[in-house]
Amino acid sequence: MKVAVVGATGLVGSKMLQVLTERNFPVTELIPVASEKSVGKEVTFKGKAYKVVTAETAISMRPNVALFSAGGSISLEWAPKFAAAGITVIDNSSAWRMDPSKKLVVPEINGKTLTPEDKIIANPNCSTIQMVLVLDPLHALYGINRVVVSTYQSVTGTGVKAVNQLMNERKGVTGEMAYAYPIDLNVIPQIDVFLDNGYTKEEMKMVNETKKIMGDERIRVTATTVRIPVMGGHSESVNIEFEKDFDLAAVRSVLEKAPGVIVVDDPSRQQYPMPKDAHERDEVFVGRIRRDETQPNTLNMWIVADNLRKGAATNAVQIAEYLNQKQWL
Ligand code: 11C
Repeated sequence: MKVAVVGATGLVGSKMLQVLTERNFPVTELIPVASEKSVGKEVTFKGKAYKVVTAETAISMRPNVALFSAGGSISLEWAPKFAAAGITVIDNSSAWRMDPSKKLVVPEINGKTLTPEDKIIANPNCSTIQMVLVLDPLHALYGINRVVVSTYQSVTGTGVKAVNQLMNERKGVTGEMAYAYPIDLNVIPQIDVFLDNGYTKEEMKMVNETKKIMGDERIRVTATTVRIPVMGGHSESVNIEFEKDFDLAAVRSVLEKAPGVIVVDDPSRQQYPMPKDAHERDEVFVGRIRRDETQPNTLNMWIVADNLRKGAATNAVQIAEYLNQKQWL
């Protein structure tokens, strides 16, 4: 299988190469694609060096599938060109997520909606993926009315420039800034740009993408997304109001059986999910599961995942695995 990775030199692109290797995706030829300034550089994959090419060259090399993680404008311009050449695109940018003609897929939830005709498939935002993986099995049982979520997001979600900013600040070195403010010893209550309604784009992604992935427009989500000086993954405090009442033991048991979810929840031993433990893991971790005692049918929990893996690269590769298993690539 010929696999193109568009944005192969970025944080998510490199993670895609790592995940393709680890999960033994049957890659016979890698086509790393990056911007003009990286063309000709080499990317090592499974011990073999591959030259970085332009998107145009990649199309002429006829890959079976292209994993895109090079930003929205590249996806808007190039995904349709790949698709027109018969190449299936799995796109990690926000460009196509809310397009009604495109599927927004978390395989464990709505992978089955995919068909061979889907040539541009959208990979959701990282903070949305880890939340819906936990919400979906509970929605099926108790019906979600409303979700209030606050996030604590890793600098890796911004990219390598932000990782460098944090590390430089920690070393006391002046360097390029990814954020408008220092991030070390700080918390920035802004992820992505502000919209007219006072929310950020990241917050509205969580609102809109959740409804689309879970296939239920009635689920109300309100979000506050926050950047913190952490590397290993994103954390989320989530308050969920259900239509029906629930039993806490049943909630735990449902989540223990949910695909891709691991419950880490033992207050007596101070056991709860943390980004340092989620780092380099494909699963989503949930803990601090407890009843909200201020109103009926309401639950509090804490969800953590490696945003570069299940939040991005792993989810994209899982979509490719599903398509490959169906022999649609
Ligand atoms: C962050 N969630 O942590 C963002 C990064 O729509 O795929 C991913 C943005 C996206 O900054």
